[in-house]
Amino acid sequence: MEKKKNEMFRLLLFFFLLIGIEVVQSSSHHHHHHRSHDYCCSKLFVFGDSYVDTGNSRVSVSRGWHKPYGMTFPGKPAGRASDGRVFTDFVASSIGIKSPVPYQWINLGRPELVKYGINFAYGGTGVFDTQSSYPNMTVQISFFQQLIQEGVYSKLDLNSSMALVSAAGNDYSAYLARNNGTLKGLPTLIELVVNQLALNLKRIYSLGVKKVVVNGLHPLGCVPLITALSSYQKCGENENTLVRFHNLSLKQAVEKLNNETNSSTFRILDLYSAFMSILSKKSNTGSLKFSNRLEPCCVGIDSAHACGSTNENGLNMYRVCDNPEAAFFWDLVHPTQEGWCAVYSSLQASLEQIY
Ligand SMILES: *[C@@H]1O[C@H](CO)[C@@H](O)[C@H](O)[C@H]1NC(C)=O
Ligand SMILES: *[C@@H]1O[C@H](CO)[C@@H](O)[C@H](O)[C@H]1NC(C)=O
Ligand SMILES: *[C@@H]1O[C@H](CO)[C@@H](O)[C@H](O)[C@H]1NC(C)=O
Ligand SMILES: *[C@@H]1O[C@H](CO)[C@@H](O)[C@H](O)[C@H]1NC(C)=O
Ligand SMILES: *[C@@H]1O[C@H](CO)[C@@H](O)[C@H](O)[C@H]1NC(C)=O
Ligand SMILES: CC(=O)N[C@H]1CO[C@H](CO)[C@@H](O)[C@@H]1O
Repeated sequence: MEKKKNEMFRLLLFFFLLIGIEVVQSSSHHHHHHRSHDYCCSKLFVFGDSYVDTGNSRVSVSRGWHKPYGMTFPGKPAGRASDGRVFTDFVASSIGIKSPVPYQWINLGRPELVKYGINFAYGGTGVFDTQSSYPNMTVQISFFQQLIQEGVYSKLDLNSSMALVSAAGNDYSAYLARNNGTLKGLPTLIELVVNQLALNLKRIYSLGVKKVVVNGLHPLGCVPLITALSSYQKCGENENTLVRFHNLSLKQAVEKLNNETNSSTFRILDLYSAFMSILSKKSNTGSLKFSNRLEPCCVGIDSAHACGSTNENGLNMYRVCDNPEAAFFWDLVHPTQEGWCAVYSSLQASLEQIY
C-alpha cells in the first residue's frame, strides 16, 4: 500500500514536469512532403498541454527555459518540452504545412504568421484547472473563438482546417497532488475529464473546424517518472489502469459525437498503442531503434534535481545521454524528437485516413 502510494505521488509530479519553455520562432519545416489537399488541411489549430505546446508557456523559473531543452532542434531552448520537435511538428509536416505559430507570438499585423493556424497549447494545463497558471483548454478555445469573431479566419478557412487536441494527464496529476495521492475519486474524475473534453471537441467543431483529432492517453505507467521505481525495467500498472478507463470512456464519447453530428469529424489517435508498439520488448521496430526504451536521456543528478536544473553557481545538476537519437524518452515524462518521430510513424496510417 505504501509503495502504491509512493507510486501515485510520483504521478502527481507530472504536473510539475509538463513544462513550458521559452520560445524561438522556428521554421520547423523539415519533412517537405507537400501534398495538395483540396479539403484537408490548410491550417492546424492545436489545444492542450506540453505534448503539443511549441512555445506558449513562458515561466522564467521553469527548467524548460534552460539547456539542454531544444539541443537537437532548433539548437537551443525553444518552447518545446523535448530535445527537439514534438508531436505537433510532425503532424503539421505530414499535412504539408509549417508548424503553427504559438498563440503568444501572433501579431495580427502580420497575417503570414497565422497562415498555417495557431498553437494554443500550454504546457502543464488540463481540461480543468491544474496548479498551472496557464489557460485551461476552455480558455484556449475561447482565444480561438475570439480570433474568429475578429475575422482572422473565415468560414472557408475553418472548413479546411484540422484541430489537434491533447489531454495528456495533467488533470489526473493535479488531482492526485491536491488529494495527497488518494485514488478514491479517480473514476469519477475520469468521467468528468472525458465529458469536459467531449464538450471541448464539440465546441471546436461548432466553431467551424471539420476535422477534430484528439490524442488518446499514452501509457502513463511507462514514463520514466514511474519506471524509475523499477530501475526502468517495467511499467506501472496502476497508471495504465487509469489510462484504460480514460481511453475507453473517450472512445464512447467520440463515437457519440460522431453519431450526433452524422459525421466522421472526430477521431482519436491511439497514442497508447503507438507508445507500446515502440516500448514493447517484442517489437523489433521499436527495440532495434532505441537502446534506451524506458530510461530517459536527460535526468537530474539526484531526485532533488531534474533535467535542465542548475545550482546557485550555475552548474548543471543533470546529465544528458551521448545520443538522444537512441533514447525514446527525453526527460521523466516527455519523448525525444526521435521518440515523437517514431510515435508519428506508427500513427501515420490513421492520420492519413483523416486527411
Ligand atoms: C477554465 O478557466 C477559467 C478561467 O480561470 C475558469 O473560469 C473556468 O471555470 C475553467 N474551466 C474549466 C472547465 O475548468
Ligand atoms: C466545406 O467543405 C465541404 C466539404 O468539402 C463542402 O461541402 C462545403 O460546401 C464547404 N463549406 C464552406 C462554407 O465552404
Ligand atoms: C494532505 O496532507 C496535508 C498535510 O499532511 C493535510 O494538511 C491535508 O489536509 C491533506 N489533504 C487531503 C485532501 O487529504
Ligand atoms: C448512434 O445513434 C443511433 C441512432 O441514430 C443509436 O441507435 C446508437 O445507439 C447511437 N450510438 C452511440 C454510440 O451513441
Ligand atoms: C442525422 O441523420 C438523421 C437521419 O438521417 C437525421 O434525422 C438527423 O437530423 C441528423 N442529425 C444531424 C445532427 O444532422
Ligand atoms: C483509443 C485509445 O487510445 N485506446 C487505447 C486506450 O488504452 C488502452 C490500454 O488500456 C489501449 O488498449 C487502447 O488502444
